[in-house]
Amino acid sequence: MKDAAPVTIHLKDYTPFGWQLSDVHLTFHLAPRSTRVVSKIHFTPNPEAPAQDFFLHGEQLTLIRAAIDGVDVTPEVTEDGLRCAVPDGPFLWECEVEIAPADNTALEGLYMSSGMYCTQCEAEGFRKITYFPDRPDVMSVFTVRVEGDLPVLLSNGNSVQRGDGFAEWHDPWPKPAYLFALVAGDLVNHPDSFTTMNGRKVKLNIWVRPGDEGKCAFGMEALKKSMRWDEEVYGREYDLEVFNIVAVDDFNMGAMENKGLNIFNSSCVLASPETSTDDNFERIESIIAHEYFHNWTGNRITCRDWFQLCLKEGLTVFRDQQFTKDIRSAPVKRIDDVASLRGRQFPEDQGPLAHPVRPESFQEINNFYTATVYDKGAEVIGMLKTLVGDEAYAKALTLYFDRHDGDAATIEDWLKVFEDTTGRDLAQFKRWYSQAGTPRVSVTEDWADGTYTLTFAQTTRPTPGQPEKAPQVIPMAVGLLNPNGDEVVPTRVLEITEETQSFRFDELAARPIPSINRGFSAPVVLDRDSSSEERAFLLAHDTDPVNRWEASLLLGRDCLFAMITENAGPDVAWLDGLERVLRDRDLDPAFRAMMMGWPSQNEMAQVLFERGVTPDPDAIFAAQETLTQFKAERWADLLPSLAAEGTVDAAYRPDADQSGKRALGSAVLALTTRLDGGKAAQAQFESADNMTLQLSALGQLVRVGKDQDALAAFEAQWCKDRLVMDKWFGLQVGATAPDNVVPRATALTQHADFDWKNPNRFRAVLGAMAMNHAGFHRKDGAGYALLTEWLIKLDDLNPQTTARMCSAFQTWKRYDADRQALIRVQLERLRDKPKLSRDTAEMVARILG
Ligand code: 0A1
Ligand code: ZN
Repeated sequence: MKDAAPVTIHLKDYTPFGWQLSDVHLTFHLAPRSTRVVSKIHFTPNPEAPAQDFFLHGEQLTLIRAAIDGVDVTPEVTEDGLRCAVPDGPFLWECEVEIAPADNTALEGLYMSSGMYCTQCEAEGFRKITYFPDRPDVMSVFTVRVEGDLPVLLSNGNSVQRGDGFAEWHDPWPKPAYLFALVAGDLVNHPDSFTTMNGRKVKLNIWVRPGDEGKCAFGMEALKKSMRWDEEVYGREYDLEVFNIVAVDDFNMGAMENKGLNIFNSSCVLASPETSTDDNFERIESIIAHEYFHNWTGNRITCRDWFQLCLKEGLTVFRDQQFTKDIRSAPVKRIDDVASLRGRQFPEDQGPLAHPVRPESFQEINNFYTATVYDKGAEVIGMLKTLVGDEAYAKALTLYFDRHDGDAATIEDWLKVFEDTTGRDLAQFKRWYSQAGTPRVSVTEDWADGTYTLTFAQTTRPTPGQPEKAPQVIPMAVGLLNPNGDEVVPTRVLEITEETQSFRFDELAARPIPSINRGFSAPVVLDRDSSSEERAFLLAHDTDPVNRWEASLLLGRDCLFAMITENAGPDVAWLDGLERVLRDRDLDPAFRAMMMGWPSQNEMAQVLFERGVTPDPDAIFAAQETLTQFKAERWADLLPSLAAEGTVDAAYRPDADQSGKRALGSAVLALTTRLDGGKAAQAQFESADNMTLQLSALGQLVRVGKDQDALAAFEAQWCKDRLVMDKWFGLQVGATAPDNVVPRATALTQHADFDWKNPNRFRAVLGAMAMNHAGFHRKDGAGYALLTEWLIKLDDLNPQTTARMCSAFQTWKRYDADRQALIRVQLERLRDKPKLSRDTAEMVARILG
C-alpha cells in the first residue's frame, strides 16, 4: 500500500541494470509466520550499463543480515528496497530476510493456500521474497535449497538432492526472478513421462491435494499433446529432466509458467467428467498448452522489460490458439476467439482503459495483463503471418529462436527477424504495437463494365493519451461470390496501408457479393451499409465459416436494434435463413450451436451506443427474451430432431466431436425450456451423469425460476467440491432474471461457504453479478453499490484481484445520465478509500478519466 504520489514508469526510460548475476543460491527455512530466506549472489559490473547506485528491490521484508564479501553491511532500507555501497569490481552479496507467508493475502510472493506454501512472482512478486534486482532483464542460474517438515518440497529445474526435511534444486537455464517458484506441502502426484524428439525421457508430474488425484488424467494428456505439438510445429524440445505442475486453490490468475514448475489455479487444471463441463475441459487443455509453450516463448526468450509483455503473451496465446485449432475444430475455435476478442478486448480498446498492445507507461504492471496485450497481441501476430505467408513465418520463428535464445528481448527484436527473413519494412506495421484503439474500416463499392472496385477508408478514434492516429497496415481477406452463390474470386488478402485505398477486380460476369474480412483477418470494426438481403445471402452461401457466422450476427444485431428502438417484431427472414443452416446436417453441430447464439446484451448495449441510442439494459433484456420465445415457437418442430442430434449415447469423452453435439443439445434446451417451462431441463438435470448436462439443465431451471429444489440438490451433492461449488455460486447469479441478481448476490455473500478471500469464489459471485448485464445495471444502482462495497473490502487483502474487477465499470459512459451519476458515486467512493492500493487507484483513475 502506498500513500505517496503514484510513480509512473515509462518505456523510454529503460536503462540496463548495473551488474550481472552469475549465480543465485537461495535457502528457505519454511515457517508459516517466520520463513527465513538466505541468499548468496555473485554480482559482476555490467559493462553495458551506465553508472548507478546499487539498489535491490524489496517489499514487506524484515532484513536480518546483509554482508558483502563476508563482511556485514548496513544498507539503507526503504519501503521499496535497499541501497548499499558496493565495491567497484565483482563481489559476493549475502543476505537473510524474514517473511510471513501465512499473512500474505495478496497471493503475490510466497504465500499459503490450503496449508501449502506456494509462490507467484510475475510480475514483481519476487521482491516480496528477498532483496533482488527484480526485473526481467536480469537473468541468472538459480540453485535453491528448501528446508521444511513437509513431504513435498519443489522448486525450478532439476532435483539435485532430497533428504529428510530438505530438497535441493538446480535450474541450469538462466532466468529472471519472475520465473522463480517454490511449492511445499502435503501433495500427491499423478506421474507420467514423455520421450522428446531426441529421445530424452522427461518425468512429468501433476501435484495436487490428496483427494484430487482422480482429476489429473486429462491435464496430463493435454501436457503430452502440447509437448509433441511444439516439437512438430515449432521444432521446440523440452529442456529439463522433469516438468512439474502444481494445482493451488488460491490464485489470482489462471496459471503461471515458472521454469519447470508451472503453478495452476486448480480450476485450470483439475478435471473430471462428473465435475467439469466440456468448456472447462477445452479451457484446461489450452491453458496447459499455453503455460507449456511459454517454456520457449517467455522463458528461453524472455522480455527485456514489462512493456514488452506482449512479446511473450501475444505469441504464446497465438501458439495456444493454433494448437487448439489443430487438435479440435479450426473454424469453431476461430469463431470462439473472434467472439471473445469482441466481447472482452473491443470494449477495452474503445473505452477509458484503451492502451497499446505495447503500453508506453504504467503505474502498476499487474493492471496490464489485459485482453489487449494477450488477445489483440495474438491477433497482431496472426496478421503478420497472413502478410508474410506461412513459410516465411516459419523461417522467421526459427531465426527468432536461434538469434534470441537466452535473451531478454524486445518487440524491435521480434519484428527484425521478420524483416531479415522477408526483406519487408515493418515500420508501419509496428503501429499495431504502439497505437491503441480499434481501427474502423468503412467500405464502399463500385460496379461498372465487369469491373468491381472496393474502396476502404480507415480511421481510429482518439484514445487516452493518443489524440491522433496514423493509418495502419490492414490485411483484409476478401472473397467474391456470384449471385448464384459460387465463389468467383477465392480468398485474396488485400493489403490496406493508406487512409483510403481501392482494389479492382476485373472481368467479372455479374456484380459480385463480397465477403470481407474473412476469417477475421484483421481485428477491426467493419463499417459497411450492406442490405439485409446481402447478409442473408452470405448466411446461406459464404464458404468462410467466420463470415457466415458474422452474417447471422449482423442480422441479429439489426433485428434486436429494431425491436428495441422501433418496437418491431423479430426479423423472420433472418430466422428462416438460420433455420436452413440449422437443418443442414452436413454442418458441424458445434458450428450450428454457435449459429444459434446471437449478440449478447452487453454487445447490444455497445451497438446501440454506437448508433447514437442510449442503451436501456431492461429494454435490451426484454427484447432478447421476446426473441428467444419467438425462436422457440417458430422452430418448435425442428427442436426435437436437433435435440436428438445433440444427444450423445457413447461414454463421455470431452473431445470436439462429443462436446459439439452437447453444445447443440444445450442450445436446443434453452429454447425447449421456453415451451415446456423447464420440464426437459428438470429431466436432464435428474438423469445427467456429467457436469456439462447437469449444469446446462440447472442453468435453464435458474432462468425460468424453477430452481429451488435443483439448487438444493446440487449443493447437497457437491458441497465438498470447491470448484463445483464455484459454479453453483456463479450460475444462480449469472443466469437469473435481472431483478433477482442483486438480492441473490447479497444473500450468497452471506453464505457460510462464501470464502471471499479466495479469488475464484469472490469472482463466482461478484464477477457473475457484474456480467449479468440487466441485473448489474439495475436502475437504482444497487448492483454498482454492492460490487463497490466488496471491492473496498477486498482491496486491503488482495489489490490485484480488486483492480482487475474494476473493469466492470469500464463501459460506464455508454449509459444514461442517472446511471452514470450512480456509477461515478461508487468510483469516487472507491477512489477515496483510505489506503487504497496502487493497483486499484490506477484503475479507478483511468476509468474516471
Ligand atoms: N504469465 C501468466 C499469467 C500470469 C500473470 C500474472 C500473474 O500474477 C500477477 C499470474 C499469472 C500466463 O500468461 O499464463
Ligand atoms: Zn501467458
